[in-house]
Amino acid sequence: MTAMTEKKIKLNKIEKVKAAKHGLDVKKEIEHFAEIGWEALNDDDLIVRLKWLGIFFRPVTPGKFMLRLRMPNGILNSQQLTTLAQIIQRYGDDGSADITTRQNIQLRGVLLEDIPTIFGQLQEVGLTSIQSGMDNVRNLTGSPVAGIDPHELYDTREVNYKLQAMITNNGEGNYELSNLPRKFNIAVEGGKDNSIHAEINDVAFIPAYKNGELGFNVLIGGYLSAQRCAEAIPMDVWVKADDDEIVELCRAILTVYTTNGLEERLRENRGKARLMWLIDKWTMNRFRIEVEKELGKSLEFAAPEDEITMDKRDHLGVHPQKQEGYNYIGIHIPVGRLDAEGMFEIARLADVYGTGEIRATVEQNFIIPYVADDKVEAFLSEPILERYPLNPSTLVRSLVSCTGARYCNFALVETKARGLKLAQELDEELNIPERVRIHWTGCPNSCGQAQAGDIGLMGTKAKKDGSVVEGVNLFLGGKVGKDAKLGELSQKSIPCDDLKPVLKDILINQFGATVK
Ligand code: SRM
Ligand code: SF4
Repeated sequence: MTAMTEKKIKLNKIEKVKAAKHGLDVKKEIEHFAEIGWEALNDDDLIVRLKWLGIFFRPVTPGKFMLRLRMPNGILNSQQLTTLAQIIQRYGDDGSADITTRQNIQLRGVLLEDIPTIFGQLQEVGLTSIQSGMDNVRNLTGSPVAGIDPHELYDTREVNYKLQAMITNNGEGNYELSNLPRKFNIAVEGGKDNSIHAEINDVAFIPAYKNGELGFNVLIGGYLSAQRCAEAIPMDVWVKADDDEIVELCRAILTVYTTNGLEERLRENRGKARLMWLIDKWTMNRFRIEVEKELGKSLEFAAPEDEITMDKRDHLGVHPQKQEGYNYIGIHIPVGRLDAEGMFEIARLADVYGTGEIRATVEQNFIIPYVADDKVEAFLSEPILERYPLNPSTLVRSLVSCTGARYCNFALVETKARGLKLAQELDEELNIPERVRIHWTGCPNSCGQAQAGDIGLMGTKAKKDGSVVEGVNLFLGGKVGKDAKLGELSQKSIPCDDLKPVLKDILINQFGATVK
């Protein structure tokens, strides 16, 4: 450490826990933990370190854990989905799963005593939950129609697999890149519609041509949090459309972020630890130079324009693939919530009609690719589509919601059930001529990306008739896809019970809705 920063650095609480024992160390202890039971664990292992293995203690449902997987580019196969369904099936009504806003799956109701068996099951089908929580890189997101999109510029599947392999040391756990100052999000877009929300990722790759060659412009520092929301800004770097170049650049960025975390005081205050705070301290120019030093070569400057020219698609319904005679079919999973039965059925559909492959989207839905033209009709008559429709009503169709109070102790309100009911009611009462994306998030952490919605609803406390009740802060103006921008706070502390007329008014006056 330099003399300049020899001043006392006060590590935050989580840094102290990590310094005492690295999060990944619990991997060696997991069999023992399973034997002694969760009540015997100390809080640092139970609440903090287990998250390095993707195991989340839920204070709302003590003893019933959440297991967060990693699914690079949102891709899984029917065997994997079947295995996940089998895992939650044994928990009866406690067992469920959610598709997350990062194209990923989380399992619920999991018992610690079962974890060694579950890890064995996951390994058998090529899945892992390693490094999916705390100060790690989250699920790598990419175009959900990679490899099948007629508008595609670059197939992002392989690069996301390689990124995961690099970041997690092929799923074994990577001590070098798992003590970041904070969580970290990486996304690679291969299409023209910014399907990945580049603007809210710490690092995002956006297709861009330079001198006629395809590559990516790099955006840096985007994030949402209770303290601050920042849109990603250009790093002024262009990388060739080459998986290994992207992986090496990410490795260098992560290394610069993690090795300078202490000296640059990112490890003091967790509210000021995301990558953007380092850019603020250094300027982008210095950050770029440090990354170049780490890489051992200079980087090319950004291309003047990127290729994001389309509005963001939702992928629901039947769409022709770039492979003639084949279609991808987007299935709506209301607020991303699944049960075992539904998962078995989706896996069966993928086997019977496709190649067994399934994709998750950041809108918390599934896509089944490679449905041949002559199988579409039969697909459309499958009874499960009554539950998971291809063409749901307008507001339900674009509804996104974080976990909320049902399982998350940060939540100030229940989100998923409430959001769905309200969307259904408003759809019944109004004709809404255009897509309106409502994003619910239970607290200011904004896992449900309230700022990305046309309408964003963020849990808060409100006052009604002299009592404190569940309420929301209302955000408007979020735009995704081309020229994405974050929505802004428009109205504070609306009691949830009074929300319907407020939304009705907005839908009529700002989105052209009419009363039925
Ligand atoms: Fe998140 C923490 C759920 C996407 C910002 N997030 C949490 C925790 C782990 C808190 C906790 O321990 O209970 C939540 C677990 C609840 C549960 O039981 O499910 C949680 N976050 C989620 C998920 C499941 C929401 C969903 O329903 O889809 C998403 C999981 C993604 C994944 O597969 O890894 C999820 N979280 C996000 C996103 C959206 C995104 O990445 O596009 C954000 C905003 C973007 C960002 O990170 O910049 C997000 N989550 C946060 C934050 C605020 C981060 C910060 O810098 O302050 C927290 C709190 C924290 O990290 O301290 C948080
Ligand atoms: Fe939990 Fe808040 Fe994230 Fe919702 S936004 S999942 S309530 S931390």
